Amino acid sequence: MKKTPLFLKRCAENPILSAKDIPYEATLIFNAGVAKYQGKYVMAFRNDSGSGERKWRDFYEGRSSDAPRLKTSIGIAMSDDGIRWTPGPKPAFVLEDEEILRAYDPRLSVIDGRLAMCFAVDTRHGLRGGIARTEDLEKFEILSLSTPDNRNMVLFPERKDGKYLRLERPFPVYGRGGGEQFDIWFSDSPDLRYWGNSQLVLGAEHVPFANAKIGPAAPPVKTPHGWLTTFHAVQIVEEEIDAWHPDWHKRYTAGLMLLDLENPSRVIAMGRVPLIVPEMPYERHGFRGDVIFPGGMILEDSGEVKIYYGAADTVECLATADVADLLAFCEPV
Ligand code: BMA
Repeated sequence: MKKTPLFLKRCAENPILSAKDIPYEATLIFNAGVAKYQGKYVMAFRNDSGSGERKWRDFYEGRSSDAPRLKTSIGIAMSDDGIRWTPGPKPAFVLEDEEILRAYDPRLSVIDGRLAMCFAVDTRHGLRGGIARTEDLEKFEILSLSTPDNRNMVLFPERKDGKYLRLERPFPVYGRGGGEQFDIWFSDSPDLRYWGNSQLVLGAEHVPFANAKIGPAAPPVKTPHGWLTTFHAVQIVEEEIDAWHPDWHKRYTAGLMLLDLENPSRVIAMGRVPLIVPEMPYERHGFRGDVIFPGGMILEDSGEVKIYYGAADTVECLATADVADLLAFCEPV
């Protein structure tokens, strides 16, 4: 397994948010989106609650016949420094009706001073990608839900020629010959509701450290050299990974690429090796071990980049790097 490059520093406080910090029922706190909004850091995090490690292991190892219960919500936490977080008193966003099973994996973007949240939705008829707007982090107006199967949507923080821009990851099960060869795509929209002009950005086969699907991770950050953006990359491995979830054989690393400012669907440079590899105990062991899943990236005025990522589908973590090191890590393609 490759190693995380030395210029990437994990936060000493990791995990920066986990179930014990949440004032309501919580078990797995992970895959958060983070943005700077109205002078504060805002985090929207996923909470899969209901059953802890013992229940999962008892069920899967045959000691109990009670299937673990799982309830998913999106919670909000606020911070002054991006490291210490105060969660709100109750879940902020829950989608559930006869058709919709749950909403999860939020990503936040501030566009034209307004906060937007992308999220994944499991429905009885497939996986959909949603976009909502909120002013107060309490009321959310849902602007669009894609057709199945698509998710991992992230919005660029600014419009181009008046159009909103997003990266996304459809699931072309038939068209890619079966298996999990899923790629990163780009679309634009006049209003965040209607999306089109779709273009392929990066095929899974072009990532040397993935043998299965890839997907957008945190919303892109603008630099003078291009849009810097993370993605997740899945390597299916032979060995079983330590997880409460049985038969887990997928290792998720974070990759990094640079998109053209003029044509943001074009990759101009990419890290040939992963940017974050699961190495720490909180990344290797949990509900699904060996999962790094970034959802937030903030470029500070100092040049420091904060990268927020879910670890082992169990906790939320932070790593930082200098923007110059991140740019140098991406090799022209
Ligand atoms: C993906 C999504 C993510 C999750 C990841 C690793 O398919 O379900 O929410 O973090 O798998 O389990």
